[in-house]
Amino acid sequence: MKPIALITGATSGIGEATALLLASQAYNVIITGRRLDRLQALSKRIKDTYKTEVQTLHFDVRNASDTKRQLESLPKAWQAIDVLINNAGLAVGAKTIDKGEIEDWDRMIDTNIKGLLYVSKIVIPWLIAQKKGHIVNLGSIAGKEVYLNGNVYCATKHAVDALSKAMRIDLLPHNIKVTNIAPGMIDTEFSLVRYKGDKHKADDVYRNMKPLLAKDIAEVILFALQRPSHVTLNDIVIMPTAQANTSHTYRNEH
Ligand code: NDP
Ligand code: 8X3
Repeated sequence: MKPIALITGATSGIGEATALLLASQAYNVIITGRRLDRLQALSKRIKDTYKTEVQTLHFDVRNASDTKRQLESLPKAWQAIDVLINNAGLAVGAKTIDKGEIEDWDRMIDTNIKGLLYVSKIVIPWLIAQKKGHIVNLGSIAGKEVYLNGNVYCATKHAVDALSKAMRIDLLPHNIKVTNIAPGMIDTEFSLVRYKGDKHKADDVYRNMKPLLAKDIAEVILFALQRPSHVTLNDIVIMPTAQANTSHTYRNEH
């Protein structure tokens, strides 16, 4: 029986890279996201490339009832999830707190905090029933530090950091591991989403420096999943070599 991993936000970036890597390592994967065409293309790619099974679930994590309905529609055998990767998330906008837009704040809070909770609320009882499991939460260096114009995004990732710690305490009697991943800059669609499709601004984030790639994070997640049952990596901060923290990045511009 192959282990089952549920990965939210698998239509691009870290989620997609993790689904592919886990499928290559003989996991059956449940992939989720809002962009159905991408889910279907990834499902086909995984099935064609690896001898593993895939379930696709199409929902917006901000919608609690739809999230519940979609997850509970999984066949019973697929509810025996071994690994939950709470990855779906985003930053929207980059303005000082006085100029921030309520719509952007709502999108970040509803996706990064409430969406993570809605998914976890359904899956955690399944892990508890099995007396084992591993939850991987995608936090961020923005959950450890706060930077100019980062305000609400940083607050949501601080919340993820707190929820990882809280889950670790609450789920301790149930033999459930909780790993918080806190990366710095990764070249995914993240910046394009943050800057609302402005490719020039998005590309400028990674100007003259080498950011992390989605596969770098997928490899770290796999490493955490492969530790023996008595070992848990609680918290992993992973940065590009050219980035010391959120305010010090070396750009080779001379
Ligand atoms: P991408 O934009 O490439 O991927 C984000 C994923 O989240 C997509 O698959 C998207 O799918 C999904 N998603 C977003 N909103 C929703 C929603 N409401 N419902 C369901 N799925 C949703 O970015 P990354 O891969 O970089 O981001 C993944 C995680 O990593 C995020 O939590 C991000 O905060 C975190 N992170 C990213 C860093 C970076 O520099 N890139 C650094 C540190 C952390 P779809 O649009 O199809 O719904
Ligand atoms: C994304 C990394 O530094 O843009 O979480 O906040 S950062």
